[in-house]
Amino acid sequence: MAIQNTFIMVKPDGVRRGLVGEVISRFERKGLTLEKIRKLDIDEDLARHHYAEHVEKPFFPDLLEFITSGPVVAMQWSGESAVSVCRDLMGATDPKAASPGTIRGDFGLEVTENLVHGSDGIESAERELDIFFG
Ligand code: DAT
Ligand code: MG
Repeated sequence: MAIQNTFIMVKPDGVRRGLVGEVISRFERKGLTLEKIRKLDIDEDLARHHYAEHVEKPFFPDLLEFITSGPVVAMQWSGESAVSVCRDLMGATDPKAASPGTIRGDFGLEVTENLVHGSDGIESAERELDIFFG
């Protein structure tokens, strides 16, 4: 497996709760490399673009309200198998089901407010990195 780049984002709940450093620290301690970072507000157009696969889902209105509710911290991380390694460090989508020791498992309880986003594959990583850093 080769070096990969992936897109990671601390969502508004993570920023509000002062967990940006905690998230960065976990990826750094794993051995991944922080390549790019920016803080920004996501507006409705950007949310619909980034979450295009979810726009028709019943939970999208809640997701839209949440992801536009405050600043996020967007990042590019690199490393061996970075896409799946980051997903494993994040834990399951629903924090109630996420294993202790993962970011979502240690810090979350609500599926909407699940602290972090991470690309789910190499193609989505390329797409998302282009949206936020292209
Ligand atoms: P992930 O963020 O683990 O890749 P996803 O891409 O399926 O999960 O969904 C994107 C976000 O949408 C997820 O982080 C939280 C929200 N979400 C997903 N499924 C949901 C559901 N059943 N109810 C409410 N929110 C949901
Ligand atoms: Mg996803």
